[in-house]
Amino acid sequence: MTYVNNQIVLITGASSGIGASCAKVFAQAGGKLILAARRCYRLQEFAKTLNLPDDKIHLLQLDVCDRTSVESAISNLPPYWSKIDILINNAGLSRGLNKLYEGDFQDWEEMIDTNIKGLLYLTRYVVPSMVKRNRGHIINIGSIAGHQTYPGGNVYCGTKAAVKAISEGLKQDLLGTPVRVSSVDPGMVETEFSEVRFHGDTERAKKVYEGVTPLTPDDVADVVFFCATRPTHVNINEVILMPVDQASATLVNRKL
Ligand code: NDP
Ligand code: 8X3
Repeated sequence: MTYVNNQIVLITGASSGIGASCAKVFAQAGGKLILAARRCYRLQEFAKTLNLPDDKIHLLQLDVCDRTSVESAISNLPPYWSKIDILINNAGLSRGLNKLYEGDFQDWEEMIDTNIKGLLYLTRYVVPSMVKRNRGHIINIGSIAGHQTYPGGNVYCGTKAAVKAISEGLKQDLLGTPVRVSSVDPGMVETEFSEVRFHGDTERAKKVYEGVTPLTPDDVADVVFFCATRPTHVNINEVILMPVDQASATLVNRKL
């Protein structure tokens, strides 16, 4: 078992959903949390609920799409916070469910910039110090959408397929070091994800989960924590988890 007590855990997208649940589970285990997101007020509100002393929590207002900001945020971390042990690349979003040939360019840019480029920037700026210190773990939040494409999913599915390939590539490039790489790939999880996908249309977002018992963000955080706490010689490469009511990206049992 690897203990996360006093390990420094950087979680992107910690202001909501899966990222916030990961923060809770790592806080309970004594991790030192660096929580990053764009919405500072949400991070601060959430941080209060964790009730942690200052030496256990550090907040970063950060847009992962902005490479210069990511570089500066990581290189200007106070020395106490600079040795990141676990990087959870969770920040991500979907935008729209349009047919590809009718897709919105702005939606595409946002998904590609956040889910692929943002994840790459964090990885590029955090991992060298892990390699130097001979310790570390990168846990990427992928998706069932990276394994199976569904109608209207096109670009979002493409970004999550990229996350799958990037996780595999990073593991290969880290071979010979003790640094671990995992990809946690959920099916349907009820968070703000669908509200963001449908640009704030809450009624449409609610329908996604109608008649189904979806995963909770805590269910996903449990799996992330499991990956992080295996003995140091064990690498969990990839976990796909779905609600019992789901069998594939498109096959859902709705009790309506
Ligand atoms: P939420 O919308 O609840 O949370 C997304 C988080 O990402 C928020 O904290 C948001 O914070 C942050 N975020 C988005 N863009 C940026 C950015 N540019 N810079 C920094 N932070 C950003 O959704 P989930 O918790 O569901 O999503 C988390 C991850 O899980 C995503 O990668 C998603 O693709 C993946 N996923 C979700 C599934 C689901 O069904 N919900 C299933 C499979 C995977 P803020 O807006 O404050 O910046
Ligand atoms: C989120 C799950 O199926 O909505 O990645 O794409 S899905």
